[in-house]
Amino acid sequence: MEKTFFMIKPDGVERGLVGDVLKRIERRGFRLEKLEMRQIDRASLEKHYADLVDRPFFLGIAEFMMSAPVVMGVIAGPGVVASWRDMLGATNPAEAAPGTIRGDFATAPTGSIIPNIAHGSDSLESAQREIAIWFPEMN
Ligand code: IDP
Ligand code: MG
Repeated sequence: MEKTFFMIKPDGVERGLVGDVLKRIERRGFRLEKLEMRQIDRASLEKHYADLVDRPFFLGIAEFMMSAPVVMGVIAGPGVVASWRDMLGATNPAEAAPGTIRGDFATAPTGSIIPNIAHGSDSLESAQREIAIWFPEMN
């Protein structure tokens, strides 16, 4: 069964949106295979966002992602990688469609792209790579 990696980022946890996000996962029929609250470490985050580490805004991302605990997990289901990305909506909350997690819950008017509630792997390959970083025991 296809699997993907997700995180409820510090803003989602701090704002009490864990239940809302998990509800959407379950309502969609995906199976939770892992679920854990964790304070993330810099080394793992740099592996996770390997393609962004050299960007000027990475410092801001790192500061935000380590500012409070996240809730992370693995979900499974047919087409879950693309489907979870659809459920998240666009990266920039200001552009995320109503009905999506980011479109419904991210605070678009702040203008910041960094706090956007949740993460999802962008391809099957990324999903496998990210699951191996955060849940190495699953391989
Ligand atoms: P994604 O989360 O929709 O896959 P990515 O491009 O992989 O988007 O970026 C990872 C995270 O980095 C985003 O969710 C967002 O928090 C942050 N981010 C992406 N692009 C920018 C930017 O241009 N400025 C500031 N932060 C950004
Ligand atoms: Mg991404």
